[in-house]
Amino acid sequence: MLSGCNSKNDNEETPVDIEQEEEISQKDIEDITEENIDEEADISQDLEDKGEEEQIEEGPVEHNEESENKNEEASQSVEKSNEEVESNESNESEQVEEEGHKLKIEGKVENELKLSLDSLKDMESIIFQGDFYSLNNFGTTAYTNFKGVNLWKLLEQNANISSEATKVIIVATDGYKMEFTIEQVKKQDYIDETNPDAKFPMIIAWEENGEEYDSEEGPPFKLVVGQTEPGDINKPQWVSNIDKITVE
Ligand SMILES: Nc1nc2c(c(=O)[nH]1)N[C@H]1C(S)=C(S)[C@@H](COP(=O)(O)O)O[C@H]1N2
Ligand SMILES: [Mo]
Repeated sequence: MLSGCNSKNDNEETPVDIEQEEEISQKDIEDITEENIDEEADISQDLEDKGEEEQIEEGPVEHNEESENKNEEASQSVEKSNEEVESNESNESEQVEEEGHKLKIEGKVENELKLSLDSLKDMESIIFQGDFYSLNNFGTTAYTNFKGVNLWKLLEQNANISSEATKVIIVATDGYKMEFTIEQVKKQDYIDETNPDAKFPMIIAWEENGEEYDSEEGPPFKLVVGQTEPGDINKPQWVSNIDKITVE
């Protein structure tokens, strides 16, 4: 029912070697300049121009190897919109250092929210902790203990979600996103195909196997969901480093 990333793009076993690609292109450039000494000036001018263009296009977007790999893996990821690229991220990151990351909830809700990690931890009545079973594209399985808040209860009790809402989109800082219907978010009895007694809600977790996420590596919020039915490949539906939750 839910599509995750396809196995072709799943890099867990075959990480893309960005450095190697860079090495090759650097070597190509050197070969060209050696063979065409007369044209050297022209070529280096071209390269300078190219460098400038790239900087202009990519200036405000943070790039690091991890997010590039993640982006390639994410079939659900959507190309960054112009809006995102143009937004003033340098101001945003200054804010993040001062106040910490905020989980945004926006769209068809009565109360749009910007929640700090501490404010989530204070929502004691909707905290859920449990061992979630995961299955991913290659058949890899695991049990992982997560602690977080019940997403449906957060939307219902704190954000006061509109009765007209039909979907919930979870958006990560690297552009990865997953869209769920309201019914999927409401569902409180996701399963673990290996444990007939277990029942899980969808949660926004900040702690995994007893350790909190490192806020320096991005927003410390992860969407976690169990299986809908035996064989359900649920791991790609998990969304790390959530930036916002949009209700439509
Ligand atoms: N933000 C973000 N979340 C993501 C992804 C991603 O690329 N970016 N990949 C998904 C996929 S395809 C899988 S299999 C799992 C991997 O979880 P892990 O990083 O804990 O191994 O995260 C999912 N969540
Ligand atoms: Mo994946």
